[in-house]
Amino acid sequence: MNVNDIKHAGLKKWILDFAALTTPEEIVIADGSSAQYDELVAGQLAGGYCVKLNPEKRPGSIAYNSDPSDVARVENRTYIAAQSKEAAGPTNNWIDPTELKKTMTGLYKGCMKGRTLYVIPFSMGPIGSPIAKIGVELTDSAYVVINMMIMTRVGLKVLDVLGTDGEYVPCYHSVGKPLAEGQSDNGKWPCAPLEDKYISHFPETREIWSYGSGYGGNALLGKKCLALRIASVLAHDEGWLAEHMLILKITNPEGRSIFVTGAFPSACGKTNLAMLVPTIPGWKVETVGDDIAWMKYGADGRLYAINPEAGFFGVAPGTSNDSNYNAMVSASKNSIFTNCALTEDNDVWWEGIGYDAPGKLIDWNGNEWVQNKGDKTQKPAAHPNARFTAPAAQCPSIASEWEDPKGVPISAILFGGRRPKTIPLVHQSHDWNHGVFLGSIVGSEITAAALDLKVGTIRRDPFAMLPFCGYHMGEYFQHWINVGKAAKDQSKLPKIFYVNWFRKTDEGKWLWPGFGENSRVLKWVFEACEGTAKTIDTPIGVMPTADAIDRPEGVSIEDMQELLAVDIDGWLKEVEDIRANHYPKFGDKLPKELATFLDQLEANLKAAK
Ligand code: O2Y
Ligand code: MN
Repeated sequence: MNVNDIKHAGLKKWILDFAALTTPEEIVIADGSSAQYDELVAGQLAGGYCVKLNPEKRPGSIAYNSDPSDVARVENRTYIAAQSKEAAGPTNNWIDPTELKKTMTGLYKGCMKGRTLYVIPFSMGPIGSPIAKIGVELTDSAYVVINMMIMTRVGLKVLDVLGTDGEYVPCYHSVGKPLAEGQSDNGKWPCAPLEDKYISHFPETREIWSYGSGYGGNALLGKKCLALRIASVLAHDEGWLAEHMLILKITNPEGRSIFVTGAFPSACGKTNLAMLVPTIPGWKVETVGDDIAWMKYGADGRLYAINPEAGFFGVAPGTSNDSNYNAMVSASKNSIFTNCALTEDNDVWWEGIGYDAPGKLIDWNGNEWVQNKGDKTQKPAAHPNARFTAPAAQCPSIASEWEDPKGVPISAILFGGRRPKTIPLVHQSHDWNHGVFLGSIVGSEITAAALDLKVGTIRRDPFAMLPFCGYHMGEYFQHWINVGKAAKDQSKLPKIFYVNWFRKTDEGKWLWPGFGENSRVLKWVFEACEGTAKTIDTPIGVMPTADAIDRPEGVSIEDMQELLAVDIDGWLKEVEDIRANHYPKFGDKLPKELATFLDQLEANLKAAK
């Protein structure tokens, strides 16, 4: 298909205008076909950008190494360019949109010289779903095209849904490395220096402009940029929820199922939980999504969620058959690997894959690397943020409903973080607003000195949305309260829980084994949703009785008591920290319901002392 065949006049003009600015050699429409995917991969292999993996070990898969400066999302170059700084709020980087567009237009001028401009029409969510949204990404990166083909639904069917005047989120992307006449990348990952990288969001006009990075969330614009930052603004204005949440299905031994969403800050094992293999006999966990959930009310008054994505962009290091068997199978074929190490027989390897490095490797920097377990200072062979891009359909635990256009009805919402002390294994909110309070205080303990935060302090990441909320976070809290109020029937709202798999003893030993054993907590959540759980009311919420959750091997009765105790003094310190350091950030946008709840919680705790 040629750009001139596009029936949507506005879209065609927008593409041609960007081409006139960026001056690519040619324009190619991503049609979503496997033939085009194969052709793009062949071009990438011929250009030396990636290597083909051993077809016996990893069929249909390739591996890239990025530039060492382009390995993760760059939060300090990520902007919410709202009309006012107030609209972006205290937790986002703000720049004046007019200024930013001027700067970025300057950068885009001629930036695709010597390259191809790819047009990627993509749907976030099953094509045609009433909850789905369409985006069109213009990019000069073939790596982005093939990753988007796995992570989203790309192609001509999306253009059909757009018709002659349908709405789409316009997304510009360039690696920011024009090629002079006769120049080539020589197989090197193209990107711009950090000071020229911009990951920009214009919430009022629902536009995304990205420049200078070819990696992950900076470049695959359907994910964090559209499905979270822009979608959170759309959701606010349209009365739904765009969340950084996994979606899973739990089925009990009698065959009854519920669907659960969960928000966790990064490095809390969200993908592992989404693909969990239960240790309790007869129970089943299936995956609907591992990162993002869009939730809207259905006609029956329940909240329904879709996974807007079609693939997983998972962290490779630490993923093994033991920690996440389903992710390993998902990435066993037809996958793209970025910044993993290469074995001599052209497979990928990473730290924590579950077996020693087989012989001499090529590390993610392209250097020879031989594992030396005695050397604790040895640099890792794979980058800690190395990724696999794998089709969700390949996941053995994928739920049959994962592409249901109407979504799945949500019975429970989980929040969690890494909290070695105070926060119990699980507790349930009394009601929706109490649940919003729990979401608003999500945080993880700082385990290594980072930025200006001290080790042992809590880095708050409300709703795990801190880097992803496209507007003022105080208004986002209010939006959650409003969504709860809008329920036709309060009893049909999902129940809200706070879980913590990361409790430790004073000696630093884990109190809870985590991974598949978390199914024991999911079972209690399931029972709480059915109204059959053994519960006790406490000053912090509803909790399991001491015998409500079966103990896994290695967890003593005393450990369980500690995991389920209400640490009054710890919680009073928590209240103090929220009141002194967390809530004041949101100024007069902090919903009064949350301030009142904090006072009430303090009074409950003091009364119980
Ligand atoms: O480093 C990146 O660009 C990827 S970030 C990411 C990828 C998949 C799922 N979640 C995240 C995240 O940062 O939350
Ligand atoms: Mn994420």
